[in-house]
Amino acid sequence: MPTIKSELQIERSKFKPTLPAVLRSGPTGVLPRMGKPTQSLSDQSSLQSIFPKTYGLPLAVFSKGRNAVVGKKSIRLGVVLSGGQAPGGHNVLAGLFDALKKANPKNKLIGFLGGPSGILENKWVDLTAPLVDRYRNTGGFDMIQSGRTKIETPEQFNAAKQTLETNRLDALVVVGGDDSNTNAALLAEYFKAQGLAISVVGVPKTIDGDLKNEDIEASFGFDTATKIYSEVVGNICRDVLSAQKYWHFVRLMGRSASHITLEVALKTQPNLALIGEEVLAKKMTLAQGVDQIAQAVARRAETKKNYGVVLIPEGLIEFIPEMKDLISGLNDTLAAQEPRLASVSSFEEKRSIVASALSAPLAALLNSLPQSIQAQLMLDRDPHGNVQVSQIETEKLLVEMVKTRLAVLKAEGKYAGKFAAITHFFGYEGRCGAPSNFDATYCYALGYNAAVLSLNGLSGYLSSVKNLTQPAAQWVPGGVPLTSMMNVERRKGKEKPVIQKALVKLDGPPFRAFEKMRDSLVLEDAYVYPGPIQYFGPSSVTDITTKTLQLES
Ligand code: FBP
Repeated sequence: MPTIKSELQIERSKFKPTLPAVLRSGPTGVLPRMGKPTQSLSDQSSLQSIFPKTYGLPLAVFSKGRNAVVGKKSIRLGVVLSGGQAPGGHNVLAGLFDALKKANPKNKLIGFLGGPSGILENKWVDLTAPLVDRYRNTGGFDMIQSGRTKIETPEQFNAAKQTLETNRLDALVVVGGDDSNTNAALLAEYFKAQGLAISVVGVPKTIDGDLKNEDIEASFGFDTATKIYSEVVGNICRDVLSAQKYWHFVRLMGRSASHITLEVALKTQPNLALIGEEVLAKKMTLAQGVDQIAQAVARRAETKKNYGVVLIPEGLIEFIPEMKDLISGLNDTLAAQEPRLASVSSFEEKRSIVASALSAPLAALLNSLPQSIQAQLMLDRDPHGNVQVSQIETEKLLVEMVKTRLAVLKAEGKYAGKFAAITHFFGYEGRCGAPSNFDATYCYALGYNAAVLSLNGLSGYLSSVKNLTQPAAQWVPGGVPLTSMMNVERRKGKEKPVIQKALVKLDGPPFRAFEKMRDSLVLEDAYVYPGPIQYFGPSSVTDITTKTLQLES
């Protein structure tokens, strides 16, 4: 069946991303300059022993110049999209493709299907010009799909090696978040240790915005996803103001860090936004968090405002100290009790196995929660050992607890309003949107740059494009060693090397900006309505980046 494109898709496919000036003459016109050796963020000696071949690599910076090595011989490169979808992934593939073909028309790009399992099972597709062209500037990862398989056992590493050797690949590009790029680092190390000249390069992807540091100013997808969420949250704010009868509790994606919630709060100015990192820093209990919301509801009711909007990051549950302890206890228990749990089918039996293995206070906390939340907390962890917070309906838990708290305040004569609440979860809606101008351009540059790193034989690097608040021509491409972003963390009950997640910094400009405005937002209706992403029109609306990026730069 022929693919039917919307009018917008047809026009949007003509968008030509601007390349950073340094990359304009193509890969043969770029020279890598190597900086000083790097160090991991912490746990240096453990990481050095885990990554003897790739630890401490220098930063790579690109400048213009005739590169006599690149393009001489043709290369074969494999690419994999890994983890959750993020707007712009197809443009990473387009950037990779264009750079490879520009360096040498005989270069070949193949895309592994369905994420890392495509590497293990040797399933791939040839990325040809007609295929790549069909997906330029579109959202989604459907050109080659994605997956969350973690390559971790010796058999899996060996299978990856065999696939790369069978297909005579010179390079592998892993497009992923912190966990997938940790996998990329492990593969780079493994191939070097095996004496294979296969370069492994990562590309920073995640709508969560938590893969960033001094050299990675933003992960791709955050810009578009937060614009989509801001549009709908803004619409809800306007509905609230129009009907004046509901409190809306909106949970927003962002597995661990609260960057998405913070960005959407800065853009839309709701009455309340909880930031997980602050909850943790203040060691706020669940009861305290609930009381904070109930007090805001009561204060607004005094001025006859029985309506409002609360934003909740999906990762909040893991930041509440007692819930954090419960989740970490559950992580260890679920891993240790896996065979027993697999042998029973009813939820009651599972809960009783888990509760009896937990400490008494944690078992009591688990049992005190509504059964639906208990079941969601006990769901299987993802292959990287993360609890699936997208499945935990924290917004519903909070609404129920706020109702109970308001009843107490009412009995004490401290609240006389009406509380009708509506819950929402915005997550998957934002992950495959058509990339904004920023993401379309950034992704293309990241892909192009990843090809340049691979063509220069660099391995164990993350594609880095900096200076992002300036026009794209002035962006600065280069490579950051993956091990320089790592530390050791406990996953599935074991110490593992991982790329450190960048959480919201409470002394950072975005949080400070929010802190300054938030008290007045509780009572005022200072909502802002950002509206939909604009792809055409004045640059002041089409090319605007996130508040987070603007404030951080
Ligand atoms: P990545 O870290 O892989 O980019 O995924 C992020 C995310 O979108 C989270 O915000 C969310 O909690 C999770 O993926 C949902 O995972 P899944 O797609 O497996 O349901």
